[in-house]
Amino acid sequence: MADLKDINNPPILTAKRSGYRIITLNRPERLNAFNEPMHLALRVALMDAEADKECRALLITGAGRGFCAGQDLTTRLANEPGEARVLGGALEAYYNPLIRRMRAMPIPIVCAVNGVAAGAGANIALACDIVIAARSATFVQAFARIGLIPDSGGTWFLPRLAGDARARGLAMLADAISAEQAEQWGLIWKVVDDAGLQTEADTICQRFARAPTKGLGLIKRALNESASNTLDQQLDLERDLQREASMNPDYQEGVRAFFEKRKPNYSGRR
Ligand code: LHQ
Repeated sequence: MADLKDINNPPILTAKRSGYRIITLNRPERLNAFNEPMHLALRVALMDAEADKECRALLITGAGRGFCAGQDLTTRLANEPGEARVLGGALEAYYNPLIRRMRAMPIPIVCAVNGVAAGAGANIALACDIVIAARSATFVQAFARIGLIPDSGGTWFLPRLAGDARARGLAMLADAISAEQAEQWGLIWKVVDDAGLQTEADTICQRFARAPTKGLGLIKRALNESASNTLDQQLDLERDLQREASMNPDYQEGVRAFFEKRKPNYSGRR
């Protein structure tokens, strides 16, 4: 196993900006496919970002020409012909906690898909709150090509984002779709020219870094829960979360700024 502290070859890179952090998946020679050290490093980076009260948004992107090719398949080969590699443990140990953590984080996660997003890599992108993609990027639910099913939330995200017919096509045919197609089908927020991806991602994060963070976290919670709630349950939830939002000083600041006809100066207190 690669050393997590290998400073010459860290599986992820982290950078702090004013009010947000950037996480870059960093195994470009394998299109940033996930191995265990990368999972562990990403987990630590997400926990650090959440614990940092100054961190009001997170940007996830990939190094090199790919965003993420999902699980590193070199670690999944059976040693002997006929030997089975039974999967499930890796999902339980790594992918499922990752998706749960990302969805539950009380700050917005922006994903800048810089190149191919395949397998779990595609679904990790779809788990983010705002997904932008370079025009040259592609999305491929590669699982069916190797006899697997879309995991990391794929079978949950796809029908909800793109509808059942497209979810079935994407999952069963496992063809790559362009970033433009992903945008047209509602899988992602928007496509930008390759050269503008980084700037666009930074601009969104800078905006979030000045936004009322508590409210954004509560919006995220409400939208997450709406998928399994009835309208009645959702109305109750909105009542409870709105109460919570209104107790945060940023709500008062927003209203005051509106009447004073000035830009609000949000504390970002969570
Ligand atoms: C890779 C990979 C890769 C290793 C490219 N691994 N090396 C969860 C739980 C447990 C187990 C199983 O899985 C899961 C979740 C999953 O994610 S399953 C799905 C795993 N991912 C895939 O099946 C995608 C495999 N990759 C591809 O289909 C292609 O590489 C894509 C479509 C992503 C990109 O194609 P190209 O642009 O043509 O690039 P390439 O194929 O030439 O790849 C470049 C290099 O990256 C190459 O190495 P090489 O030494 O020949 O230059 C690939 O072997 C390596 N690579 N994906 N997942």
